[in-house]
Amino acid sequence: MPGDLPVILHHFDESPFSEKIRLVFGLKKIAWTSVLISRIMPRPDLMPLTGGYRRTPVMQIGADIYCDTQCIIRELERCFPTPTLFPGGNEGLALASAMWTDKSFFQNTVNLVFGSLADKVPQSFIEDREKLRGAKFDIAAMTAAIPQMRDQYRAHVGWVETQLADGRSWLGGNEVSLVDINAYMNLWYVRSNLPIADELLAEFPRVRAWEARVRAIGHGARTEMSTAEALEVGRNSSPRTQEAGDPHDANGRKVGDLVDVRPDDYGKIAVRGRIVSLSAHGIAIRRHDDIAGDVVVHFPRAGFLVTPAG
Ligand SMILES: N[C@@H](CCC(=O)N[C@@H](CS)C(=O)NCC(=O)O)C(=O)O
Repeated sequence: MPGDLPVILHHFDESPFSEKIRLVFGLKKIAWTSVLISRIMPRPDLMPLTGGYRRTPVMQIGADIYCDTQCIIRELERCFPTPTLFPGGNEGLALASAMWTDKSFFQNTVNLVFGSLADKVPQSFIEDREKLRGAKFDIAAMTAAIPQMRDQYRAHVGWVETQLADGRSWLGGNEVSLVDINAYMNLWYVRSNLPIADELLAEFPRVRAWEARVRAIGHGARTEMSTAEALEVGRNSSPRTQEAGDPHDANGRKVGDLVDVRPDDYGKIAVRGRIVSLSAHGIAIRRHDDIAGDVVVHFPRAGFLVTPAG
């Protein structure tokens, strides 16, 4: 535990990105606090903490709020360095692997899952995601694309099988790393939703054995807290992030600048605040919220837009 504060994860059980973080808890044997949030908006106890960022999961340590799994994972590695997520000196590649697993591989996985679930997807969920994306969540098109999605999924899973071909236990070698957790999310999501998971993996024996090894990592020690209690923790805490400028910032941004931060793909809701710290990989902004009080919200740089505000 970082000092006296609980590590809180705002998530829902069906969320594949949350599964990555739950596995990091398992790998590092972290005792954590689960706050179950609704799968769709509104999330009235969470938005005061994030300032409007609405993707899942979000990690909270007191009044420091971590958005996006890239950012959450970096903070967990900093606070709980042992065992490392980056054995054997592969930190850069392991972190960069998210741009494969979370983008093209995941897009493919999501289309396969929702296209196959078809009319089982609740209308309320479709409406919520259309609002988030600002575009049609076109289940019929996803269903029509299933043959292509199966081809693509096979290619992605095929790379995992190829990587395991020399008999290694984990994608990076003999020790588990972040690459395993990143890639596994896409298998977990299909297995959690589609009865054809076994059929899709039938030709990949090494992947099936690896999948079982990753699953066995587990989720660490989980206890539950309500959304209202988590908001109370935020309100009763002060942010602990130290100020840190970045002399190499490509745009000359400085601590104290007022900026908007938003994802660059969809759900482009801006969170506004003053820079507390920034680096090539992270930006933290301070904001005041009438309900949550003073909070510092952390984002990664890759996949996010930072623009001057005001
Ligand atoms: N890049 C984000 C992606 C997170 C993401 O897309 N999560 C899904 C749920 S698993 C989501 O937020 N869906 C919309 C929502 O829950 O509001 C991350 O790594 O955390």
